[in-house]
Formats: sequence, structure tokens, C-alpha cells
Amino acid sequence: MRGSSVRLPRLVAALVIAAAAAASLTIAAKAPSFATAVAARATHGPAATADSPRLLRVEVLNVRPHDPTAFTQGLLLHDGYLYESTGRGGGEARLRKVDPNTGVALREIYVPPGEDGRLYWGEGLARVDQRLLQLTYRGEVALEYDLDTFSLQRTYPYTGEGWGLCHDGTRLVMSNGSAELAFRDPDTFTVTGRLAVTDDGWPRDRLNELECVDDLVYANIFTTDTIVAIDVTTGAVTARIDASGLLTPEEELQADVLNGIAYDPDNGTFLLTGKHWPKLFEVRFVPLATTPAPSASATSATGTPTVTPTGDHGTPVTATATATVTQAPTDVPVGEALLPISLQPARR
Ligand SMILES: [Ca+2]
Repeated sequence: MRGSSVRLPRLVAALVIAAAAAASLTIAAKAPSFATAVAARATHGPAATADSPRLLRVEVLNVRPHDPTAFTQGLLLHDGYLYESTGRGGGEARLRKVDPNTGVALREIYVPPGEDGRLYWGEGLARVDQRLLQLTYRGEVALEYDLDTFSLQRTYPYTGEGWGLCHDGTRLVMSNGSAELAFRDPDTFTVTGRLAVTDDGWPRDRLNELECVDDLVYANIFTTDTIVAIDVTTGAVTARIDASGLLTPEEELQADVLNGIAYDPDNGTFLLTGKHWPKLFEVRFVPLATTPAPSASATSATGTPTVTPTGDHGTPVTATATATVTQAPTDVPVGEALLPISLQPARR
């Protein structure tokens, strides 16, 4: 009796192991492709569709100097000159007019303190005719300067955080780090509308420095080298631009994140830089080439990574993975991560 009572559990255990092995083989045989893994997100959000964003990269046309002391927060080009807003508190914030070819500041002021002596942090910058409008992050006030003299003309209150700002010709577009853009009247700075931004059906948050170009708003995503193009009517991201690799590893050690997009309408190109970047890059956005992945079994990405960026904006952002990928794709576009783009880790 004793012997049989021992053998029976072992037999049961063996059967269980065999069944588990068979199930494992079934699972392995059905290991999801990249497309399937992405589609699995449907349980948490929409799957990729024919309207999914195009994948682009930057093609560098020219490299020019950029003041590495500039903690760039806002950037625009007008009449051949760069206008730049820089951050950091403690009286370091600046407004600059810069020669884009040499990086030399032709006019530069420190952001004036408020009437109560409060020191502002320079943020997003937009031009409306002969006026420059500068956000102040958590200062909840937008500063208006004369374009030529940089003299402070007036201020406008806003609520919450102010990150990026651009002018589409009729409206100001403003980001605050969330997945929502606000439209504002360029004369009164009052909110006239809001736009929820989605990327493949998912909220696209951490929208930072902005650039209005026709019916699109370009935004770089805080802590990443990714720029997105947003349809200003629907809020849908129409393209993701991989802008990684612009700086050398040595330069990256001294620099902070990419932050600064200025459009050059004369050449149809973009000028990109970042916080403490020593260079300004003139680029255009081109389709992302595809290259074969090294091995179908090389990667096994599982789990729920979190991204908690730190930096000037200070607000920790936590993202949670929603898909488990057990097999690498066989043909991955360069720069395209297996995980949703919002989970791409901070480069710095
Ligand atoms: Ca800009």
C-alpha cells in the first residue's frame, strides 16, 4: 500500500508534466509574431491600422554650432534668425536671437522677474507678428516681448504647466506635458479649444517643444529622441520621427535631452537641437529604412517596465507595458521598438 500510494502521485505528476510540456509546445508553436503582439494590445487599446503613423528618421543636411550653455526650451526661425527660449530657474532663463549659422547670440536677455520678484523658468516660445510669447513652465504666466527690442510688453495668466508653444497662423497651440494640446487666442491668450492627441489610438503624452507647420504640429516627446507629427484637426499622430544618434556618445555625456524644433519654410527643412547641445542640426524627415533583425530568437521582452524621467519638468511619468512579446520580429524597421513608443527608455 505504501509503495502504490507513492507511485500514484508520481504517475499523476508525470502526467501533469507531460500535459504541461504539450501545452508549452502548443504555446511555442503559436508564439506571436510582432504584428500579433501589437494586435494583442487590442485588449488594452486599439490595434495598429492602415492609419498607423508613418515611421520616419532624420537625414542630416548641415551641422552648425549651438551654445552648449543654452538649456533650450523653445525654438523658432523667423526671417533667417533663430529665436530661443532657455530654461532653468534661479534667474538663468533667457530669451535669445541667434544667428543660426554661427550660433552667436545677436540679442539676449535674462527673463525678467515678476512684480513680486519671482524668477521665471523659460519654456515654450512662439511668434505672433511682431510679438514673441514665452511660457514660464509652472510660473502660470506668459510673457510677451517686442520681437525687435525684447522689451516686455505685457503678461497673460494661464493655469497649470506651460511646456511648448507654437502659432499656426491663427491660433496658439500649447502643450503642458499631457496628451492634450490647448488652442489659445493669440491676442488674449484665452483657451479657445482643446485637442486630445492619440498615437495609434493611444494617448500620446509628454508632448513638449512644438512647431506648427501647415496642418501639422510637430512635438518632441520629453526624455526621448522621438518627434511626432500631429494632425491639428483630428489629434492623430500621423508620423513618428526617430531623431536618435545626432550627437556623438562623447557629446551626449555633456548634453541633456533633445528639445527644440524650428521649421525653415524657405528650405522645407527642420532645425533640431537640445538642452545643452553643442550643435544645431538642419535635417529633413525621410522614410525609415527597414533592415532584417539579427535573429528571431534573440529577444524575449517581458514584463512591465516603468519610465520615470527626471529633469526640468520634474513630474515623474510612469508608463506600464501592455503587451508581452515573446518572439522578436523578423523584419523590424530601424528604431522601432517592440514596446509601445511611450515605453522607450530615456536616453539620458
Ligand atoms: Ca518650435
